[in-house]
Amino acid sequence: MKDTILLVGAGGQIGTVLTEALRKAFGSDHVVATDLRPLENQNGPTEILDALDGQALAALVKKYKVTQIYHLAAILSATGEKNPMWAWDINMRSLFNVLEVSREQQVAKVYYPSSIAVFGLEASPAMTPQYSVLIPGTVYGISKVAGENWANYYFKRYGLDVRSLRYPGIIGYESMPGGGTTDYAVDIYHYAVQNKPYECFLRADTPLPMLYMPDAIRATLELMEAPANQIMVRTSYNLAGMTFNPGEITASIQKEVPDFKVSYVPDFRQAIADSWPASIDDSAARRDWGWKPEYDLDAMTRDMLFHLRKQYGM
Ligand code: NAD
Ligand code: AKB
Repeated sequence: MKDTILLVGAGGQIGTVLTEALRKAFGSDHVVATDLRPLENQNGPTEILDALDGQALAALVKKYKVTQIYHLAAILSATGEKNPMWAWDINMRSLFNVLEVSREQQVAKVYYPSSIAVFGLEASPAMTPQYSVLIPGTVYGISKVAGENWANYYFKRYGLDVRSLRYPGIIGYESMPGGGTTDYAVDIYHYAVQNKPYECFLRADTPLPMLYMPDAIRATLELMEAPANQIMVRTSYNLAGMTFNPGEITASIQKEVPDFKVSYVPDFRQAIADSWPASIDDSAARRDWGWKPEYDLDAMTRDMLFHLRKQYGM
């Protein structure tokens, strides 16, 4: 039987690109994109779905005979801090619905992204190991630590094949980020191609782990295609691409756009960034299913600017 995939939260920064990639891999008719809001420019089935509505989710899984769910709906770090209880409710209740419906209807595989936000000040900040102290400082991070553990529980207790990656900040040209602390690293390219000065909400010397979208999508597909007996981490895998600070991404852009100007005006997101690691040890992902990133900062900058110039008609 051919797989049929359902994405929850498909209209966001990652879902927009992942939907396309999955449609290429599995065929457009076999990938159902869902979100709270209507999805545009789709070449396959779409549905409006509130992930808090478990019955509606169950009905869609039945209707399309879904064999894999990619659960992307979440409230990210910065937005979550503005309304912690709301963020907790959405992040946890949507996950429980996905896990329960998958268990009840014997969905073969579930993908649930976690984040570097699971780490807090107590974790070692350089090359943070897979198994670290997890005391996050944001409600988003707390929900991801809990979510990873629920994923592990459903695997161990019910045999549900849930797989997960701790994404770093994801950077891409196809879609805009949705309320995170790493969003500056996407915004900055949009300002650069429009020849506008950029005001960064983090200090110039704030290093964070980041990953270019093509690497993030490839990592996700590779993890999900790996034989189940190779997936030794059932909470969530550390995943790394590159590390840079706002000063370094500015310098990388200035190699291509020499007049580009950036000022630094830290806001509440500085404290979140300061609580996250600077770099990540992803040796477990490399060992278990062969993970290897392709893009470094300058290669990403050239690709981002090339595609954004086309988007802005330059
Ligand atoms: P996003 O905020 O861009 O998109 C989330 C999508 O979920 C939106 O389209 C939104 O409409 C939808 N959504 C929100 N509430 C919903 C609900 N109740 N029902 C259905 N849909 C709902 O997020 P993203 O950046 O695409 O992230 C996707 C996943 O990856 C999230 O779990 C996030 O925590 C994780 N992640 C993202 C990054 C990153 O840098 N983008 C890094 C680490 C982890
Ligand atoms: C955020 O900044 O909240 C996300 C993430 C790293 O999880 N981009």
